[in-house]
Amino acid sequence: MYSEGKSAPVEQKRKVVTAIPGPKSAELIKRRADVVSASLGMAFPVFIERSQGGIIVDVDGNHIIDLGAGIAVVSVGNANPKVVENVKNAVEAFTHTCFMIVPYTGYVEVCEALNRLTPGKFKKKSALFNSGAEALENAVKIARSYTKRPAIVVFEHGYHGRTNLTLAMTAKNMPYKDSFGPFAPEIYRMPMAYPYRWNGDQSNCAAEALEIVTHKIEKEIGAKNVAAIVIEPIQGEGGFVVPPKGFLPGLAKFAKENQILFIADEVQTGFARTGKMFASEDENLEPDLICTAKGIAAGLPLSGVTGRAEIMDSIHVSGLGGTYGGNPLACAAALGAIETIEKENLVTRANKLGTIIESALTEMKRKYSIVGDVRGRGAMQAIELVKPGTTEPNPDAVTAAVKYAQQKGVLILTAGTYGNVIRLLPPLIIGEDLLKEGLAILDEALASIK
Ligand code: PLZ
Repeated sequence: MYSEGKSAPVEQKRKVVTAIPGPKSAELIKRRADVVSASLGMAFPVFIERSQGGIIVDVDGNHIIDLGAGIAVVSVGNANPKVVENVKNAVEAFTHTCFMIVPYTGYVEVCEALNRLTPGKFKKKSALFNSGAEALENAVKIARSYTKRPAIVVFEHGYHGRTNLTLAMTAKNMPYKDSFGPFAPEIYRMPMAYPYRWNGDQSNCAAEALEIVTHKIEKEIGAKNVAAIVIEPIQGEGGFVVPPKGFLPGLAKFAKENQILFIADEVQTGFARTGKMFASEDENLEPDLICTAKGIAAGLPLSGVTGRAEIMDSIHVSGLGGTYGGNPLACAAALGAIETIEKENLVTRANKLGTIIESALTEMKRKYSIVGDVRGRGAMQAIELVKPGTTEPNPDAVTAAVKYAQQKGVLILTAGTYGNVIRLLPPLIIGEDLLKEGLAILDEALASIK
């Protein structure tokens, strides 16, 4: 099924040649429903055949503009040539040993790259895992073991994964947590500095939120019981909530003063996405530990925990691991992705795309009263939709806009605690014309909503 024209480049042009879904996708959707658990969602109802650059080709031949990059994963593009070459070479050499049984160079090279690229002017070490959630789980294990303290502080609207511990850390009940408890103990959720929804003067949001959080930590948990503060530098699934300037440095300072580890979950924000290699760089943060995944390996399952060497080395031998963590093919893909990000200067590119996206979204806010807020950085930007003249969430408008865009062959993703955020995460190598066309269709979609 993958053989047809596989070497021809995918034409970087939007083309809608059938209804969405077309007949072949509709057939496959039926087949899927018969055998795949109904628990798995489907945001865009077509089956993919191929993808490159900013285009996904479905099995009916529709060319869809991809403004989601598989949730910020294929930042260097699907089937990126360097990634493909590295993975082909790796798969022909060997497919698995388990790094803890017989080590291989790719794993070491990925750790070298992570230690070099993550913020922090101190000696760092890394460990590799399979998924974002697994990286977060391990960061928590490391923090608890190093500090000999139990409590973990997380935030409203935060998202950290779907395993039992990370579900305890994730904020939103539906669809993530509902009926899946009981959840792991010693996870404490704090109010988030969310400027658009701050109760009071937005310009005081950072200072007031910091005051509340530090007070709660001191009075309700006891700072000396806290192993780590875990936060996304820009919240992803929670709706691209950008903390106001000063909030993150304030948290990091409080953490340092209280021997609490400051852990940045850069699973969604990492690897050039926000116009810096890591979003933590924006306010010169130097997190003690950084969790990465998604953009690290262009779609092959890989994640990492990187941090201060003395913390990473404090765990007993064989205390961390896993059969597949840092799988050789995923490491080969990561090295191809990282090389591409650096050689093609995708950090600068993310900023360029960000300028285009931001000006289009700002214009939409000016024109449409349902657009309450525009926010994000680099190629990670969103609009929050509200009922006109209020800040009341408008998830129905999001559903309608997404549906409209789908019918026109544009993939956009949603987010937010209230399901009222449209988020844009295009591949960083998308053509500017294609991006602008996708944004124009989003504009049309909003115009169509009454
Ligand atoms: N931390 C900040 O964004 C994954 C979830 C998709 P995994 N976000 C996409 C879904 O609905 O399951 C994510 C994230 C942040 C952790 C994770 C978890 O990463 O690789 O999905 O486990």
